Parts: sequence; C-alpha cells; structure tokens
Amino acid sequence: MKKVLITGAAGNVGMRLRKLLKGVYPHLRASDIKTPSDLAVDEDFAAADLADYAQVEKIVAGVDGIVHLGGYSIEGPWPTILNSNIVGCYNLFEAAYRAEVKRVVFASSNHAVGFYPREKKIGVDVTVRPDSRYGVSKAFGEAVGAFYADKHGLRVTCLRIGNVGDAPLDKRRMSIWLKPEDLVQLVRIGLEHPDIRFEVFYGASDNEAAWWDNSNARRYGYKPQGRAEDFREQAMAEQAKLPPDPVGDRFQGGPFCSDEYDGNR
Ligand code: 15L
Repeated sequence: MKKVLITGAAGNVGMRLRKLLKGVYPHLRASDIKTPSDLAVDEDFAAADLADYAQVEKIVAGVDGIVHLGGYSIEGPWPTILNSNIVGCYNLFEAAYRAEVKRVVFASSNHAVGFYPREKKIGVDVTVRPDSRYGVSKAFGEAVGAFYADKHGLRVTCLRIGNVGDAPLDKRRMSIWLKPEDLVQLVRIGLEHPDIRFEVFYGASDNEAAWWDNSNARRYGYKPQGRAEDFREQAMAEQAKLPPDPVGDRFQGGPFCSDEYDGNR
C-alpha cells in the first residue's frame, strides 16, 4: 500500500485516523465534503461530495487502498441518508473498482445490527437487524462491499464500529468501546493482510462486557489493547446522569432503537 485515501477525513474518526496513520503509508490522501479544521500544510486534501460520481472518480485516481469513513454518521432524514450513505457509498465502491483500487476498508457500524438484544452475543454471520435508516445504510454498504469483492475481486473489509473515543462514555459504550489505536490495527489488517477477500469485523476493543464475538478479527491477528473495564467508574457515573430508556436499554443500538420507536403497536 503506497497511496491510501481516507474519506470522511474531517469527522471525529477521520481526524484521529489521519494522525495515527501518518507515516504508516508513504502517501495519505484525505477527502471530505468540507475541509478538516485541523488540516496540516503537508497533508494532501481533496474536497469531494460522494454523491457526485465525477468528484469521487477524481479522489480515487491513483490510490491503492481506501478507508471509507465518509457519509452521514448518525440517524438522519431519508434524503440525507440516501445521498450520503447509499448513493455516496455505491459511488465509492464503483469508482474504486473502475480505478483498479486494490482494497477498501468500509466503516460500517454497530447500528447495522442494533436491534439484537443485549443479552445475545452475536458473531459476524448474523442477519442484519438495523436500528435506524442510518443502520440500514450501513447494512447496504456491507452488501455493496460483498458484491464488489465477490464479483470483481476488490478486497473488502467491513468494520462494524462501536464507539471510537478516548474512553467509554456510558454503560452501553462499555460493551462497544473502540480505542483509536485498536481501530488502526483493524484498518491495517484490512489494507495489508494477504488473505483478506471479504471480511466483517467488529470494531471493538477488549471489553469485558462485549456483546460481540470478534474471533474473526482475532483470526487475522487483531490484538486489542483497550479495556473498557479500566474506565468503569467514570462510564457508570456518566450513565447515572442519563434518563432511563425502556426500549434503548434493551437493545445493543441503544438510543438509535428508541428514537421514533412505535414497535409495540
Ligand atoms: C455510530 O455509528 C455513530 O457514527 C457514532 O456517532 C456513535 O453514535 C456510535 O455509533 C455509537 O453507537 O455510540
């Protein structure tokens, strides 16, 4: 991997990854619809709207691998999800294939499977159970990735990311927290491991309260260093400030499940 493109480079995860991947690959290109507030003078940045295929073609040109974080990263109205995460994601994979990009790491989300109950431990082979239009778009992205891998030989890794941050934010995040350095490990497996064709991994650290069986990632050498348990006290103190959420507290996707919920009709 000589030249790697990061889409969604201005977002929270993109900003962290740009810094952590600096020097790992000889050339990092960053892209986003808006210029990152922390852009350094020595960074290669190209603005692009992923919903516009011609713009996507330009940013993928000459690239060996892509970390696709771009799109709308929370629940939103359908027109927004449609443009950013459905059209945008399709454009990214199609342009990558046409430009002979070798690998794509796709930032999927825990919200693709958010309606699994918390007491159920799930692996990567479960049926998707999205908890939001956003979650539906992430399930779509995984399907598009599988399609380009199986039909066209693009090497694709989908990361069902939990919550990336310096520490778990509350009780739910104690189960799904992902330390940024552990995300780097997963991204590097996706971009470099010789055996990758199409894989799904959970983007989670070594959390004692995990809801996910991440043995597939471990098979590829993933050794997470973060442990949510080390932050239990502060996470539970934050949890105590939150109102009870009778629906969200039952399911893995939390508030994404209770938002707009009327499933008991
Ligand atoms: C996500 O997929 C979102 O991008 C992020 O903003 C968080 O909401 C995260 O999930 C989460 O579940 O905590």
